[in-house]
Amino acid sequence: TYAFWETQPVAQFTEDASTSQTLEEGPIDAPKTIADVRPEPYNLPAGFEWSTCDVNDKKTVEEVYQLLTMNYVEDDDNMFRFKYSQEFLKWALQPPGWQADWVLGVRVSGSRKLVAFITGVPASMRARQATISMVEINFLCVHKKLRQKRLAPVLIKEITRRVNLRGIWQAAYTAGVLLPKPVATAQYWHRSLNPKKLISVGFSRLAPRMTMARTLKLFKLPEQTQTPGIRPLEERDVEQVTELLRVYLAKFELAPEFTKEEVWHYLEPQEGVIDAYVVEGPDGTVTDLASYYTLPSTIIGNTQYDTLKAAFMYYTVAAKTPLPQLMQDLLVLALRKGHDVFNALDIFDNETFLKDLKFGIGDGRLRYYLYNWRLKEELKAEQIGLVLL
Ligand code: YNC
Ligand code: MG
Repeated sequence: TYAFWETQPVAQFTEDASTSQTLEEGPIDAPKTIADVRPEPYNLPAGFEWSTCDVNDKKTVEEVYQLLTMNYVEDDDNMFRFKYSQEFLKWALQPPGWQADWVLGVRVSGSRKLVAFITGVPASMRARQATISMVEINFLCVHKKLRQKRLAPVLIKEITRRVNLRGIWQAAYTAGVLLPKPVATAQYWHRSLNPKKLISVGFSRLAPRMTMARTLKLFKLPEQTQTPGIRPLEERDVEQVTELLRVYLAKFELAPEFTKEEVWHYLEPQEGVIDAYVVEGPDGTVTDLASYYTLPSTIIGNTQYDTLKAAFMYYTVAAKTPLPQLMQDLLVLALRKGHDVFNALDIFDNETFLKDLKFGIGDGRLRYYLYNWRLKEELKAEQIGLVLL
């Protein structure tokens, strides 16, 4: 049972296939106005205070970075923990329309120590035929010493209140854990770029009957990309890239609708944060887009290496170049920038290249959720056109 989630406007597991047919697709809660929203913040346990976190402030972003570096998402075996960089956090939390009070922290009253966090950013999201003004919720984190004290539900209720105060009633979020009720479940796949390090730190294992030499040969990539005209994204490409994305994302059942401003914000290349490439044809037309973001992980308790450098596939549109060829070029470019592994979900059209490009299936699942929006049926991973950071 889910004592908290059963009280929330989310699809419930008890809505089985037969009953959900009778439930309408759309909002779960009765319509509300801003005047219906509770004006005062939710109460925290004694000794804790709400604190809006300004990530443009050097000291504050350092505190957020430290909280997440020590307490954010780990893999199932607790060997690796996500280590979002400060530049990444500033990028992820300040897209067009971002709201300062949706970067929400909890501090200890006396010491001012930051001990919990949750964020929202605005996004226009299409769920099947409906385009909805939503928030994307991310970076929910409670310090390890304060776990299982029901702080997370208070954080979720308070960010919901702050979002509702701006007239937004829906949210999209992803999590590894199973909650009521996923709109889709995706799986991570991993492509070794530096197999020797990955094996040494326990990220992967030498396959049966494989030597290290054969493994290195198996995962070896060409030094050069093969698509003529592939180059880093520039601001002058934004109009064409926005159109490429609009057309491609239209074929998925859950996908963002990006403005030009959002495209440039989310794809402008930034060293160590986001890399985006386009293919420019001989006539100057931009025919394809490929991108990944950089999210290292701390390698917990390894003496030889402290950080795993991972690239995560982001928005990629192969409108002219074959997708496997474009993706292989992206692997070459990610390796050149020192990444150890390239991660991708089985969303988009990714099934069509994962095996051929020697991605191996991971043990991590990622569930996609919507808040206050019901879909008549669960989606398949390949119907998802959304990547949350
Ligand atoms: C989770 N990841 O089931 P029930 S993903 C949502 N997302 O509730 P307590 C979660 N809910 O079962 P703890 C959750 N994990 O009683 C647990 N829960 O109904 C639920 N980990 O709260 C859980 N970050 O405070 C239970 O648990 C209730 O102290 C228990 O805190 C949980 O960012 C957590 O994985 C996750 O820092 C903060 O374990 C903590 O364990 C932690 O007693 C490591 O909570 C880091 C981690 C989560 C990453 C993410 C997306 C979050 C989405 C939140 C939901 C947003 C809803 C939409 C709001 C806006 C609406 C509008 C408009
Ligand atoms: Mg707690």
